[in-house]
Amino acid sequence: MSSVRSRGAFIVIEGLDRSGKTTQVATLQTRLETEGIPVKLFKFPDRTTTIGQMIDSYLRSQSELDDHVIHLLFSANRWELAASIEQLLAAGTTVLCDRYAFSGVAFSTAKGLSLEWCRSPDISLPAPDVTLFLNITPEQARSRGGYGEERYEKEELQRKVRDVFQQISSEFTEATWVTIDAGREREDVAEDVWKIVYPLTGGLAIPLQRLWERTS
Ligand code: Z5A
Ligand code: MG
Repeated sequence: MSSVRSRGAFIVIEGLDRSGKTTQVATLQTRLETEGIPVKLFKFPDRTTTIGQMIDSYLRSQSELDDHVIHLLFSANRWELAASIEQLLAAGTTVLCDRYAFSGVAFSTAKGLSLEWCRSPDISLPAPDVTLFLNITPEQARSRGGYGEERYEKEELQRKVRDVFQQISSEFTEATWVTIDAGREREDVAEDVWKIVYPLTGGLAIPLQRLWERTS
């Protein structure tokens, strides 16, 4: 009988534009480090790789790409870092991820591609142990300085993105997809995040799951 070695937890932060994902993962990373818990933060898109630079150029409207092509590049950007994520988890490190495959599906589906097609290239990526979805209203997003200059930062697209995220979340259990009201003070949001993440940092004895394998 094979036994599963304890591993690190894989925590994904997703959410609407300006919901405070980057703010919250940074706070969480600092707090984990302060507690002496080994942690590594990833951010997607990772704009530092060759693929990431192509994505960056597209998002800044400095290049044009077919919708399918940019979708596959976002997915490839995750696959090129998937082995590192797995190695860190196996070594007992808690891995935090600022956006992941759910953003990939939400944005490309909102642009008009089919949800099933959008999901395909991300099937079998490491699956998060929990996804924290930071939820804010478009009005709250506007009060945070509104949307920026990048290609997807338009209110109508963001409304569609919100609907697709809703659809994606319905396939997960309450334990693996947690929606957090991110329209509150930073400290209150951070406290909710901490209460969910901290109990997962003592080492997990369950095997790492694969994304969407059961639906493939
Ligand atoms: N995209 C995709 O299409 N496919 C994919 O596979 C992936 C991504 C992975 C770039 O992403 C685009 O890529 C994105 C989705 C698409 N397009 N859009 N839109 P990005 O992650 O690089 O985007 P970003 O520039 O980091 O923006 P963001 O993620 O939407 O912002 P955020 O991280 O959620 O928020 P923040 O930067 O932490 O905070 C925003 C502002 O609000 C800032 O001034 C904070 O100080 C303030 N803030 C934060 N929290 C609070 C609270 N609680 N109260 C008040 N103010 C707050
Ligand atoms: Mg961000």
